[in-house]
Amino acid sequence: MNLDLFAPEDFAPANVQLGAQAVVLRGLALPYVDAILAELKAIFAAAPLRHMVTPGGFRMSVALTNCGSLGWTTDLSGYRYTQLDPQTGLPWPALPASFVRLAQQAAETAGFPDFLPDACLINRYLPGARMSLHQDKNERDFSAPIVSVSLGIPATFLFGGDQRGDRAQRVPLQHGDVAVWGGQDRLRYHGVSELKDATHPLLGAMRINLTFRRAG
Ligand code: MD6
Ligand code: FE
Repeated sequence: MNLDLFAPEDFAPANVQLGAQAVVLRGLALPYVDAILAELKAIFAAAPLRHMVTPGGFRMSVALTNCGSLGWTTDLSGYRYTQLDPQTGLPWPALPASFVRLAQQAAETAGFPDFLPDACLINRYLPGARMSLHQDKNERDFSAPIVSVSLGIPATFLFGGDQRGDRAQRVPLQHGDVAVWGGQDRLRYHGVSELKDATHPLLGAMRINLTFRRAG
């Protein structure tokens, strides 16, 4: 019997190298999903998901909140990191230990062994939501990578170049996938195509993205 017909690589999609220092790690977050969902329940109760407004006056289609000592926010006066949630006036919920372990495991696997995140941006995409091409550049120094965890329904990740107009690679991101970009790829433009309608067994018609950063 030729067991190669049933090789595990048929079921575990291959990692995707997006750049010299950028990679999608397929399914790396799957062992953490139960812990993450339990933590998210408490985080959303303390710091509710909300639609923020960009400095240009556009309401973001993605709803977001944060955990960690710093949280990313945007309003009419700009993008920035804050220690307090502007909606509650309280510190953002702490980064759960399981979140830190996942972020460090992903960073190390991608070649960034000393990642110590202090910020986790939590994004909720419903069908129709999208994230236009942008750079993550509000962090104090760019030596730490970005670690981005996908949960729920699939999305198409857009990974462009160092200029907004550079052609973007399109990569499907599934539940449990983790994208990491750093080093010479740290400032690559990236985004998410408009989310198609779908239903995930654990999350329903929703995609959750956790983006870990060293912000301060
Ligand atoms: C993603 N998200 O959802 C990638 N960046 O897979 C981002 O790149 C992102 O959702 C800055 C702010 C919010 C985001
Ligand atoms: Fe981003």
